[in-house]
Amino acid sequence: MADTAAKREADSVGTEDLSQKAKRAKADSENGGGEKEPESKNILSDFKTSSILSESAREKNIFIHGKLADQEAVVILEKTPITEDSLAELFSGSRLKLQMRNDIYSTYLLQAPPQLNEIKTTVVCPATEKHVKKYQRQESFLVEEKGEDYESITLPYIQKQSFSVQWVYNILEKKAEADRIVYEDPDPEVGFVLLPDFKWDQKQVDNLYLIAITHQRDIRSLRDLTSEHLPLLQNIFHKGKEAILQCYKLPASKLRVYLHYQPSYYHLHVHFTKLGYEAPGCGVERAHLLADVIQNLQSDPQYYKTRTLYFPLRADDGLLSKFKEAGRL
Ligand code: M7G
Repeated sequence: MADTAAKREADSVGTEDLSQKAKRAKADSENGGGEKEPESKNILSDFKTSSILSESAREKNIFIHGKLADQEAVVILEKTPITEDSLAELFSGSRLKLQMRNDIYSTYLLQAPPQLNEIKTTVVCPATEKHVKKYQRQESFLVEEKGEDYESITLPYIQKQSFSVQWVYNILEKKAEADRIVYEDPDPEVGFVLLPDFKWDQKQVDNLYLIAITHQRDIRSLRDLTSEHLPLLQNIFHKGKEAILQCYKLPASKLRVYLHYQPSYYHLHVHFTKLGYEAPGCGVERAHLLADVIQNLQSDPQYYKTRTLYFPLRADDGLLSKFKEAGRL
């Protein structure tokens, strides 16, 4: 029953509502106004495809490697879900092409008006080789990382090889995505910025995905956390859930709040996704519930310094080679 009530509540938050509420919450967090970006020119008109990194008919997405004005680029195209509030316009404003009719059965291709037929598009340019690998479908291997392995294998590797976190600093300094901020606690020790993950199109709460990025810049990942960070983690947990309830009417009982280990970006951030939405990377081999992280640090201040942690690495990940070289795989 509670589940149905929460779903009804969540479903009642339509597209317009979502962005309005996010804007209001943003104003509440005193971040000043921000204009919506104007329509962009089509930078993809000259995109030259080199290869398809992966594609999924089920998820209706495709990851493409190519060149954009002579620079390496990755483009991700993804069909967006159909929302209830678009149905009336979809039924009344589309053209129907009959494919087949048989007894009581018929199938059609529905040609929707352009505004209801958008494809979420993500562009990474210039893309590094590491980006290309990240989006390539590949076999994975589970790695067992002891506390000492982190110090001797993982840490030296990520110090040299990890993705730039410039995009994170741009968010914290309001140089990018300032108009998308849902909530901010500006405190330098326990503060954070909460905003939509770029994987979320923000059209419906069904696949809600936000990230909380800490103002503290020297915490790389779960492995750096000790009981010293409990006030920070509790603050993110508490205020993040509260902001999501206010903005999207989604109660804490409908949220999956977790950290990735290994993350792709080594600046501490927490994922907030809707329970039931199978977000990429929410499996047990990579996601650590924030509630568990807090409890583990409460019972052992050095828990994440000493524990063996398990995580999957892709076949061509340089870190996997380091574990192999060290005889740990
Ligand atoms: P992660 O656990 O470090 O890596 O999470 P993952 O990408 O392998 O999951 C970083 C999160 O930040 C992911 O959920 C990304 O989708 C998201 N993200 C990455 N970038 C580059 C951006 C960005 O520029 N803006 C926003 N809003 N989110 C991003």
